[in-house]
Amino acid sequence: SRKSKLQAVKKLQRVKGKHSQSGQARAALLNQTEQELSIPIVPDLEYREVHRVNHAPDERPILPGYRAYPPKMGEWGRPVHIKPELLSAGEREKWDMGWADHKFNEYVSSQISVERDVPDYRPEECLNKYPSRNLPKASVIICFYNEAWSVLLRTIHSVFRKSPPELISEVILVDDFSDMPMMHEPLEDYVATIAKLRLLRMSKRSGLVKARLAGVKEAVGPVVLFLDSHVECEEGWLPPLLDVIARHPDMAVTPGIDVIDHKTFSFGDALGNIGGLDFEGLVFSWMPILPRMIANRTSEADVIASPTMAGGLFAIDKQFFLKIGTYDPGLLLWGGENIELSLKMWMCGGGIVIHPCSRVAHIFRDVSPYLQGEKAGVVVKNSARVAQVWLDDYKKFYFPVPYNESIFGSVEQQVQLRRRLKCKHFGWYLKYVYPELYIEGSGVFLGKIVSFNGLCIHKGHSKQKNALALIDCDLAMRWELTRMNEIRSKSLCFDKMGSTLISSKCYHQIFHYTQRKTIYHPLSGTCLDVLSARSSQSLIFQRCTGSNSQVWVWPFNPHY
Ligand code: UD2
Ligand code: MN
Repeated sequence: SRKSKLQAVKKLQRVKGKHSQSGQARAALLNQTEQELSIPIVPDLEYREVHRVNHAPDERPILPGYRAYPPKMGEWGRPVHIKPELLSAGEREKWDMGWADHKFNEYVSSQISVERDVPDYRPEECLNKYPSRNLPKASVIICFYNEAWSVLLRTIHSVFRKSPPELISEVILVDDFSDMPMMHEPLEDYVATIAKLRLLRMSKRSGLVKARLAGVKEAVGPVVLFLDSHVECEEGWLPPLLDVIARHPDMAVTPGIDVIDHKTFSFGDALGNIGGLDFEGLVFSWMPILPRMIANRTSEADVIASPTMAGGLFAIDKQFFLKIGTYDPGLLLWGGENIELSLKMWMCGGGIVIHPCSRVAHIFRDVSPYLQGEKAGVVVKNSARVAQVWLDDYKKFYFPVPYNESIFGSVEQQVQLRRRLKCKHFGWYLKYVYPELYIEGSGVFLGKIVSFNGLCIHKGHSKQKNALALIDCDLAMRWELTRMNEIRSKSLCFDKMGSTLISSKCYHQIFHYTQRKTIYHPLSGTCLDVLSARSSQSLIFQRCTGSNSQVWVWPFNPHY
């Protein structure tokens, strides 16, 4: 009958949601209900395979004979496309408000189930590798300020649905003094319905550092695990994180952070990036995984050391976090704390790893809703505090002009903490953790590179794209030899194409500036030379001869 069919559909949907069941048990349950519905059986394995891959929305393969349910919006991380111009005036208003309040598409989010299923991007090697036996429990701490209702609920539901219950001590929400009505009674009523969910309120707007620390103070679990308030935890995300902490309590471990598109709420794979640094602003940046970082790996399931972390999503042993003095409480509102903790972790006896078997997706947006207007300057001040405490001799490359400490307050407490913990020098961090970090102005040689005929190397305007050329030195650019032996000017690096000297994006192209003042390309064993034709000269690599045209004058950097 129609009624029993409906019940069966409901049952099937429930079953699909139960990811904690073993594959076999799930398959059995699926079989049963699929039979009741007289729909061809989808074996568990195939079912998983279909959804493992992130297909474009309309290319998603449909199993032969598989009758799909009317697709739910955004299910399996599919994009939701809504044309705002087709909405009624009332709906259109909601659409606009959502964007204004959150800088992501709240309207679309509210069309998507708070318990949607999402793709599984984990490498094959991760599956069934992390039983929850003997793992420490986590207190999950989620700070928020005026988070969108559907987004916050989806975050919380994903934590509970995708985690083995025995590994969650509690989930602590910390409200950083939100003023949107939904964050008050409705949220309290909701929190009251879930046993392990707690809600703390800051008594005034405190910023995410103080809010997180308020959560830590209340946490009962041996591991604290921070999440942003707009994430979706994926299948199996928790045990790998706790596994690292159980073995290495001095490590902070982050999941791979997949991407939730802020316009369509579609899912995207984290693409194998790790945490880097943009030294100019001392802010976090993503960087590709370099060969040296995975040289010792034996499996796709092995963790990858990361020089920094994005900051929002990580687990850490609570005792260790307290031991290293948590965060600098002088970091206000937003920003800086991720770099502070990254440097502190590495320099004070710990480290940071990314676990490819743990995936949490996060809504990345173009602008911050928290840093509008007069608040925009706060990140600069926070970063200056971090620079002042942690950069040692490299401070001079960060602060371009003489600066006044009063703009960011006293950092004396932090300096003392660093001394007490006997943390290593920033030079150590550069040498052993992050040799690739580009610090503009810190190169061994720095300035214009002058040829034997008195001209200097500069970006060419010749027909050959990217080729470097010789021009009048007054107009030429400055280059520096970095610690990595790149010849670099901001984001441009010397590179060799065929035998021609070109400039391109930096990816650790190695050159040596030799005792004999030649510019040597070790990979090809050739030297930079000037090839003179009738009216022009070009820069090419040739056999090293020591001839005049292979000699380059390049000043030593007095600040090195
Ligand atoms: C990244 C981090 C974020 C934080 C930030 C630097 C990830 C995915 N996100 O930027 O966690 O480390 O860099 O500070 O790694 N919030 C408050 N009070 C405030 C401002 C923000 O509670 O005054 C909350 C906010 O609701 C959110 C979290 O803090 O849950 C992080 O803010 P964000 O999402 O704007 O930061 P994000 O992801 O751009
Ligand atoms: Mn965020």
